[in-house]
Amino acid sequence: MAQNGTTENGVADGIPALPFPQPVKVQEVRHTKIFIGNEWHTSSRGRTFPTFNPATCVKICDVEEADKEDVDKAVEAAKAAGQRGSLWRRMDASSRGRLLHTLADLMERDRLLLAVGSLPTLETLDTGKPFLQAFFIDLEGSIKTLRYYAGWADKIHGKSLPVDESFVCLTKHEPIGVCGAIIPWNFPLLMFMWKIAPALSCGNTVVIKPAEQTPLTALHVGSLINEGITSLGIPHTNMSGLPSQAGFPPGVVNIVPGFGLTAGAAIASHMDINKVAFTGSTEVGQLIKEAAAKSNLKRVTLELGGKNPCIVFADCDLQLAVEETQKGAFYNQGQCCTAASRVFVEKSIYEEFVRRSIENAKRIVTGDPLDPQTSHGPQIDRKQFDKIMDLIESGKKEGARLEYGGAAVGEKSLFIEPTIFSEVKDHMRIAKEEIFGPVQCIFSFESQQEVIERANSSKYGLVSAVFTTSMDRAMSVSAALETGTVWINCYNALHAQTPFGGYKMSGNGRELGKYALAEYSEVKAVTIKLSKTL
Ligand code: NAD
Ligand code: NW8
Repeated sequence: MAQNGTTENGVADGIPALPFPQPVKVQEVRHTKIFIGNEWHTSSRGRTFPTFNPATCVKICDVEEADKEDVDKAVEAAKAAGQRGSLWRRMDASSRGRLLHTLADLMERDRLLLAVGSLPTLETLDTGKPFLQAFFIDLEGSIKTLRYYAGWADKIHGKSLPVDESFVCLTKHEPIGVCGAIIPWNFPLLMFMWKIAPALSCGNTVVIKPAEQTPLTALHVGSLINEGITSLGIPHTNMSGLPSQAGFPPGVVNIVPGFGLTAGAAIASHMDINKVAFTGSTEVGQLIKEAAAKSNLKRVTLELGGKNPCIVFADCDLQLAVEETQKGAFYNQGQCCTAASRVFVEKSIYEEFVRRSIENAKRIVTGDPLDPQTSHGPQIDRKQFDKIMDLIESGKKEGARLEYGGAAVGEKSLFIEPTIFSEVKDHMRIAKEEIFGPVQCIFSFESQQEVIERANSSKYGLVSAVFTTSMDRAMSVSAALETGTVWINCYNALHAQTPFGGYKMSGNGRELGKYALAEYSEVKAVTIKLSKTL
């Protein structure tokens, strides 16, 4: 390790060369309460819940637990903040953009240097993800998402329509109102931003529930939303009494840490929430849509699981395909909706591909997530750990060949070795079920027609990837794949500009890009009849 807070060596793939940032020691966790109306609240039922560090299984702190009553309070604050005549509704759209940029600025400040812990350190403690990944991917993606939607705020507008000349028809893009969001534990900060950034850009207000495993970074962002009010020192109103860009008015963002069956269900069925956005399991996604239908038919967007196929043709750049598919399988300990969980390799290069994949896996560094050398951390909790170990056992029993890993690391920890199975067959559980762990399944195929059918024979349709040097093949295969994203010669290549979402049971609607704006706006058609035409 070098002297000045940097380390010398390469870490995970795709991470830039020197110098690397270092984690900042978190002395105490400052923000552990429910955030409503820009104030910190204790739980209505007087309850708290613990959050753990998955790398050590030691409790980090207790957090105030939001339940139905707290969600009600948050919705009331959000409704008041977004009603006609409110500061938020009267604000110039460019000021909304400015506020999102201010939040991005504060996140940049807290990315590394902050008296009490940095955001990537806090994210590392709460999720167990390697520090440099939190720093370079979660923080980078979160800030980019905020800035992307900051730019849209004053560029969202309707049209005037060419009807017969006795009418003027125009469309206006209005906010939907109170937007609920329920997010998972695999990318706590990033998912927080994927939800709030487009919602706020369109002028909505938000009630968001972080996952019970990972509430801490969301609450830290609550403190930044609060700080944004005063940090610029600009008064709340301008000379005409109109709201200025100083801060987020109270109630625009409300954060309710708590459990799914209580706080989450209260959001999904709330009569005053007009839209709910969910990321998580397919089963819970179905419950959310049901609750939305049975309450007030609120709009629903869902980002659910995947059993994502990668197709590796013999004409590909083999080393690139080996590295990208494996990064796709093991990234974030396999806890990604985008995990590359079915790798189909053309028969003529199959053995070489498996051999090189094993070699590649040997370079993974498993260890303390706060150590910048580490590229592989623990799973999030015991429930996920057990589910993954059970699926690994099923793979062995059903006759897949265990090529690498396959065991837990240590006695009581939540670490699982990066695991590679070859000779996987389509009927096996590991070929069909979402594993959400560091398990790469390699299949072999003989023809293009055959592999397309097998790739598509899944209830999921989130992402897929094709590795080939033939542009013809890349285009025709990508046209045939039933997934919301197709990556060609790359993996996990996400951008704030590019829409992301699933076909089939991987979800409804799109996040990111311009497409997400439609999910956060109501379109009003105003038709004016002219009394006379010239
Ligand atoms: P989950 O779907 O239960 O949790 C996701 C979020 O939904 C959390 O905030 C949770 O509190 C909330 N929730 C749970 N039950 C709810 C309910 N009835 N009503 C409203 N909200 C509710 O996921 P999990 O139990 O943490 O993980 C189970 C599996 O889900 C994983 O093994 C994985 O396969 C999948 N998963 C997918 C993603 C993804 O990014 N698509 C993320 C996490 C988990
Ligand atoms: C939003 C996201 C990103 C980004 C970059 C690199 C690797 C993996 C992910 C990723 C704006 C800009 C950049 C990733 C993130 C979330 C999931 C899976 C992979 N995102 N990235 Cl669910």
